[in-house]
Order: sequence, then structure tokens, then C-alpha cells
Amino acid sequence: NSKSFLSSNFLVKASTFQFIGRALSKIKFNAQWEKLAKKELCGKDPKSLLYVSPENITLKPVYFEEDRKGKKGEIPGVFPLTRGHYATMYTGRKHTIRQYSGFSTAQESNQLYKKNLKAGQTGLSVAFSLSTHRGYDSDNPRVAGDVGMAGVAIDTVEDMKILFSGIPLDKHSVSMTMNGAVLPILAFFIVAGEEQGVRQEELRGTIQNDILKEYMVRNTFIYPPKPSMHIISDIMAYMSKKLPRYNTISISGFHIQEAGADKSTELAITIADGLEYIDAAIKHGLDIDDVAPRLSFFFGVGMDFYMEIAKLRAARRLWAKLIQEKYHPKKRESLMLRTHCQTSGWSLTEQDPYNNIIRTTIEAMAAMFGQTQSLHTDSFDEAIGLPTEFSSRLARNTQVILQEETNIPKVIDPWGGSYLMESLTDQLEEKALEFIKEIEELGGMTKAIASGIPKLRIEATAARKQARIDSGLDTIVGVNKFHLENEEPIEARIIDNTQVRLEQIASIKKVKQERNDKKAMECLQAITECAKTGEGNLLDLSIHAARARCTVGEISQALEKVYGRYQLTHSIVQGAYKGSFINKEDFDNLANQVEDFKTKVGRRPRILAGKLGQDGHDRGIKVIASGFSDLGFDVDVGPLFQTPHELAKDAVTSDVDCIGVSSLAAGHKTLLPDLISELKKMGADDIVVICGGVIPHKDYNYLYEKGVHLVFGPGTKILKCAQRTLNKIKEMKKIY
Ligand code: MLC
Ligand code: 5AD
Repeated sequence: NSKSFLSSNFLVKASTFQFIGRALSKIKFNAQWEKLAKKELCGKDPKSLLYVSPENITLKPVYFEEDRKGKKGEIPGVFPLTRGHYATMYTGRKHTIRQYSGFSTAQESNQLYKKNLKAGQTGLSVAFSLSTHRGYDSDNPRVAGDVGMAGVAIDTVEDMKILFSGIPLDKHSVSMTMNGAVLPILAFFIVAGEEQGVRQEELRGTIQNDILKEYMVRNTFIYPPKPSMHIISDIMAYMSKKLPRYNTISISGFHIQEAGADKSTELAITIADGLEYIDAAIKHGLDIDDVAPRLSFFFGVGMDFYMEIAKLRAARRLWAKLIQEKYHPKKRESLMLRTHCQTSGWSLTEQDPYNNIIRTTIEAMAAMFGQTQSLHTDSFDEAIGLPTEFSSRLARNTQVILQEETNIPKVIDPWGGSYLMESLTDQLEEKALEFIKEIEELGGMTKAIASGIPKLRIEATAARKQARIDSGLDTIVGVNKFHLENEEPIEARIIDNTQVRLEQIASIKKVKQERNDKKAMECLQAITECAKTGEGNLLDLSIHAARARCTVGEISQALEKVYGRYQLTHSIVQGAYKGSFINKEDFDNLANQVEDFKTKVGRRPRILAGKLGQDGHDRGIKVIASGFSDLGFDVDVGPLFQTPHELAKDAVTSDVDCIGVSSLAAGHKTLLPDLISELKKMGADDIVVICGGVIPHKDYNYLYEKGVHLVFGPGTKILKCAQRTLNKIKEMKKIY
């Protein structure tokens, strides 16, 4: 069925090439300029200078007044708020430097936060362990490889209190990226504040709580969409009354872009998600002015400089107009799209990694020109592991220097009035609106997600982008151009996951021993009851459970009993990689070898692409699956969140030649050796095991010694990866 989606008009609008042809023929230049340009180009058509972006927006070499189509300039603080939702924006104050961070235990992360605040960071943003995200306590065997690796492990309110010890919660605004286990985490935060002596109405910050995008891209959901939307409505209802200064959702386009979407798709899906949350709240009995002022946004900012600035401007305008038109709010705040931005992790490379400092600086400038409220700048060692103290200092100082030394923030929306910028803003608004309308026609975002279409649209763009890079059409310095003969290894942060896990297990045990068990069980029972009947408020009940020292796992389990755990079904985008590959000769050569394998063996080389542990980042694995499948391999993508035993069992049952594991959350050193030993136990050690993702070079030998056959770092061309995999399968099967 992925094929039928692909041919649907929704996914690829007409033929891209027809579209480009039509668009280019419509472009008109200023006659005087065209004449001069033609002369300089020795008679060549100046249209050869046009660039068509992935959004199908044509970037022209020059813009003129006529590109503004007679539109007048706008004023910051005045509807539709394109130039900013305040009159003075960040000229009299500074945007928040809010670096997303956290790892290991609450104690270690607390020390990190205090150091960061002293060194110029102005807001906190907590990264939680993937085990916590998915509602598992650290003592659960399913998450042995995940605890504390990609963020801080929080099991009980005691951990949360340690995380903020010495950080007064009435003084600092705290963002928490949490979507799956949102109820226990929010409840722990509120109770940690309470036990610091801070009242609920004094708490400031943001909870991500954006579950819709989790089903499309980030994958840290726990429950199915319907009960998840109920949880969100309960949270909005509770917080609008009791925590009026806390942002109830951070609606994310960042993850949509990271997964591969172009900017207009990112913008459209984000805004459509926002509208869906408002509709859910209104159905729940809330008023537009209760919810809209505390919805917050989150965008990614990549290397397409002009387009990123235009995107933030278009986002403010589009939101203000749609909210006005659909809901007629009374409060001005309901119209304001306030946003956090993060520079693009995907744009950073493992190769020649100091280049990443330059990339992040450019992206940070785009975010500031776009008038972001709050910003995270990535560290240059992103593709190697979690940031070290050194790399995070540079990342933070990128913002400090932009704020303190450049005068950039002294002017509001400095690109406003630029013919180019105004034209791009209009075009992005228009494109995003088209897609928003298509989503509305599908019955809104929840229904669109259930159809699987937005996810496939994003994945198709990601596969096309990879083909453009692999065939050299798009440049990534240090990867497919000017790449270094010898790379100097750089320092990476090492986390002793076993130690973290043991510490967490000990503290869970202590909390459980010291609490009143009867009281705790009653609180959990009340949550289950509320989930069943819909009577009562789930956040309110979770706060009671947090006070009674129930754990993340227990509260999540109390809900899971009623809601169940959601399973995502995968489909693989076909034809997008092949269709965008320019150097067909290399592609065909390998595809012929795959055909040859089929002739000799009687079937295509069969691969099971798998994800282990709680790492749900699936852009890499989906792009690889699309590429391999276009080359003629028989590819299956296994379910997310498998244990090594489950993946090995599936591989044996499906009689595959190779298992490909993608690891982006640092679990590789525990999970891959476990997979190999499971395969051995099943007598299946003739299956080739390959892995790729964020794996530091110094771990390669360890993995080879444990029996992994091939390791691929970020930036590896799919063709190279497929060639080596095919060779290895042939070698194992003794096919020559
Ligand atoms: C600001 N204020 C002004 C003003 N500018 N008042 C008058 N005139 C002006 N010019 C006021 C605001 O109203 C607000 O008050 C206060 O100043 C703070 O300003 P802000 O500009 O809104 O900033 P901030 O508090 O930092 O809030 C930014 C935000 C918020 C609204 C975008 O939601 C936020 O901090 N988001 C961060 C999200 C985040 O860190 N996400 C990480 C995701 S990483 P008041 O009273 O309203 O407070 C991730 C990765 C992964 O997801 O996958 O794991
Ligand atoms: N600490 C710092 N940054 C992190 N990121 C993810 N987890 C952490 C963490 N624990 C950042 C990276 C990544 C993005 C999703 O968030 O930049 O690309």
C-alpha cells in the first residue's frame, strides 16, 4: 500500500518536473536587469540562475518591488503579527538561551544545569532518558540499554527534587521535553515545586506534550492517539486554571524537519497540529482564550537561510489569521505564535566536525532574524554523541556572542521589507495553507495521521534528499565534497549506563520502602478508574500519586491497563530514492549485482531492518530501507522498541540473510552484543549483522570483537553501505 500512497496526488503533487517547468516559464524579470544579466552571461538565459527549492519555491537571483505585489509594510505588534507579536520584541530584552540537556542521573544533570546557568544560559530545558519517555522505571529489563543514555533518568518525585535542588522553580522557567509519560513527569515537577515551597501558579515553563507528531516522527508515544488526546485535554483543563504561566504544549515542527520534511510541510503540519489541539480542548469544554495563549511552538532551523527566516515570519502570520478567522478570540494573546527554535541536528556531520560550529552559527542567526523567543544551539559533536563540556560551551557561546557582540538583536525583524523576504514569506504561507486545507479535508490531523499519509510524505522527502546527497547534487562539505583524507578523532562523552542503572534501581527500592504502600496503590487505582470512566482529571490524580511516591512506571502502567500500548505499523516508501538518484550508472551496476544474487540463490538478499531499545529515531532506518528496496533487496522494517531477543527471533522466523540495526541513542554497546548472543543461542550466527547511526569510531572495534560484521557511521552513502552488505552476505553464503 505504500506504492498507492506514493502515486497519490497528496504525496507528490503532479510530476515535480512538470511543476518546475511550468513554474519557470511563468517567471518574469525586470527588463532592464534581464538585458544586463544576459550580456554578463554571454547570451545565456538568466533563468539558468534560478533555483527550485524542495518546497517547489523558485529562488530568483534578484527581487524587485513588483515581487511584493503592491503589499504595504507591516508593524511589529500589529495583526497579523508577521514581524513579531510584541512591538519591541528582543530589542529591550534578550531571547532566552535555552540549551536542551540532561544525561545520566538527576544529581549529575543538576550539577550540569547549575554550571550552565552560571555560564550564560538563561532558561532550562530538560532532556529525559528514553526509558522515562516511554513510561518504564529504570529497573525494567526492557530498558537496560537506555537508562540515562540520551537524557536524565527520572523514576520518582525524589529524582525530580534532586534535578532542581538549588534551582528555585519560581525564578527559573523550565521546559521539559516529555510526551509519552507526560502525566507522571508533569506531576513530579509540580510536587517538586510544592516541596520547594513554590505554589503551582508561580511555576513557569513549558511541557512539550505534543503527542500528534510522535505518531508521525519522534515515536515516544505510549498509548494510542485517542486516549492520548484525552490526556492532553485533561492537562490543558487543569493547567489553564491552576498553572496559568505554564505553557501546556510545545507544538513541534522541529522533529518534522529533522525527519526529512521541507519547510512548507513542517509549517503546515505544525499549524494543523495546533488547530487539532484547540479543537480537542474546545470539545472538552474549554474556551479558545483558556487554551490558545498558552500554546507554544517549536521549529527546527536548518541551513536554508532565507527560507528559515521566512518560515518563522509566515508561521506567526498564518497562526494569527487562522485563529482569528476560526475562533474569534477576545484575548490578543490567543493570536500570538510564540516559539522556541533549535538548530538542525540533521545538518551536522560526523566528518570534519568543527565545520558544525559554522553551520550552527548560521542557523542561529536565521532563528534570531526570524525573531525566536528561545533558542537551543547544537554542539559540534552531535553526530558522535552527547555534548561534552567543551562542545556545549561553544554551542552556548554562539548565542551569547550573537546577543552581546553583533548588534543583530538591536533591530526587530531586520529582513522585513526586503523584496525577497516578503515574497518568500507570502509563498511559504500560501504553500502551507494549501496543505493545511488538504489535512482539513481528510478530517483533521488525527485522521490524517491514521491514514499514514503525512508520515509517508515526510519519509519520501527524506529518501529524495539522501539520493541528492549520495549522487552529489546537493553538497555537504566534508562528506561529499572536500572530504578529509585523515580525520582526527575528537573527544566524546562516555556514560556508564550500568552504574546509572544500579543507582536508579537502588533509589526506586528506597522510595518504595519508605512510602505508605496502601496509599500509593489507592492513588494508582484511582488513575485506572478515571481512565476507564473519563470522570475526574488525570493530571490532578497523577499529582496525588506523585505525592504518594508512585513511580513513572507505576503511573504509566495504571493507564496502560485501560489504554493499552500503541504499536506503529511501518510501510516503506518506494521509488523516491531511485527517482532522485542522478548517477544512474552506479545505481544500476549494484542493482544488477542484486539481480545476479537472485538468479544464483533463487531469492533476493533478505534484510530485516531493526530498532532496539527505546530509541525511536527512525529517519535513518527508513531511508536505508527505501534505498535498499529500490536497489532490489527484499527489506522488512521490524517494529520499534524491540528487545535483542525479539529481533533475533523475528530474523530467524523470516529466514533473513542480514539484520541491520540503526542506533541513535547510544545503546549500541549493550544492545548489539546481546543481539549477537541471542542469535548464537538460536543457532543463527550465519546471519550478517550490520549497524549504523551515531556510533563513535572508538566503539567500532568493540562491536567487531562482539561479532558485528559491519559498522557504518553517519554520512555513509547508501550505495556503499549496500555494496558492502551484499558482499558480506555473499561471503557468508559462499556465493561467488
Ligand atoms: C517577552 N516578554 C515580553 C516581551 N518579550 N513582554 C513584553 N514585551 C516583550 N517584548 C515576556 C513574555 O510574555 C514572557 O512572560 C516572558 O517575557 C518570557 O519571554 P519569552 O520570550 O516568551 O521566553 P520564554 O519564557 O523562554 O518562553 C519561550 C517559549 C516557551 C514560549 C517558546 O514555550 C519555551 O521556553 N519553549 C522551550 C521549549 C524547549 O526547550 N524545547 C526543547 C525541545 S528539544 P510570561 O509571563 O508569558 O512568562 C527536543 C529534542 C528531542 O524536543 O527530540 O528530544
Ligand atoms: N543533551 C543535549 N542535547 C541533546 N539533544 C538530544 N538529547 C540531548 C541531550 N541529552 C539534542 C540534539 C539532537 C536534538 C534532538 O536534541 O541536538 O539533535
